[in-house]
Amino acid sequence: MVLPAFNEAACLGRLLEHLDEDLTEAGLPYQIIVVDDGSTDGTDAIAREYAARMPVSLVRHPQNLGLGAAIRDGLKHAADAAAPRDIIVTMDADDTHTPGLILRMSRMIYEGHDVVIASRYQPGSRTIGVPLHRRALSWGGSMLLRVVFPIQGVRDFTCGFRAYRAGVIQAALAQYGDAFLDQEGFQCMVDILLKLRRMHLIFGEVPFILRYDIKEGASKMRVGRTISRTLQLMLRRRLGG
Ligand SMILES: Nc1nc2c(ncn2[C@@H]2O[C@H](COP(=O)(O)OP(=O)(O)O)[C@@H](O)[C@H]2O)c(=O)[nH]1
Ligand SMILES: [Mg+2]
Repeated sequence: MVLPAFNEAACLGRLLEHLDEDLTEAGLPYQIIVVDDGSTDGTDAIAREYAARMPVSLVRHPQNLGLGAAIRDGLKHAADAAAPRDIIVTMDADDTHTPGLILRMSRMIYEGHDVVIASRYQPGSRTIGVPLHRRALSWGGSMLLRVVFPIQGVRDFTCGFRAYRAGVIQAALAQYGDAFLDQEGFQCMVDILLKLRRMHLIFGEVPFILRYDIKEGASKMRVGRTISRTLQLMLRRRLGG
């Protein structure tokens, strides 16, 4: 499990407890990597406190480097520690992603998928409390990406809640090297799929209930910057870069 966290002290403890309850109950052994990206609110202290009683380890950036850098370091650590048949899950640390879904995502990997996305665009998906402009943005992004970079089985290109077969991440790191995870901001989630798309994998989605209504504090996504970086990225990838 990779949890990128930037100033999530208010929610991280609750999420770690839920993860432990749900994964233990499901009989899934786990290891959690919290990537604290220069938080100033004591996120690292919370992670250390839980590390004393749960399999939690902390990777800390002294300064804020952005979601992409956190995902990069988290996935690299996870890929180093994992066996190819293990499953690597990424999710938000703000407790808006339900840990209960990990069981189903893992099930789909055991059934033959390589990448499983918790999707806001499947029958049964619900998004609760997401502001209209954010819903419009994510929906517009999904439509545009589905047309320009179709991937069979993928509708939600931006959600951070995903499960990967560990061997796939290890193979992508071997194939692309550091270029596999070279996007700093929120556009990293799109870019990972565009890179994995070329590896002819099996992608799937599960319907996901996004509980944005229980989110504490504001979103850390800088909307304007994410739109412009994502469009630049699409253009570059379309041109073969
Ligand atoms: N490491 C790191 N994580 C970040 C950064 N910005 C956001 N995050 C984390 O990425 C996840 C997504 O951010 P969030 O504010 O929930 O975005 P939203 O769900 O799209 O509104 C959360 O777990 C944040 O703590 C950052 O600059 N660095
Ligand atoms: Mg979030």
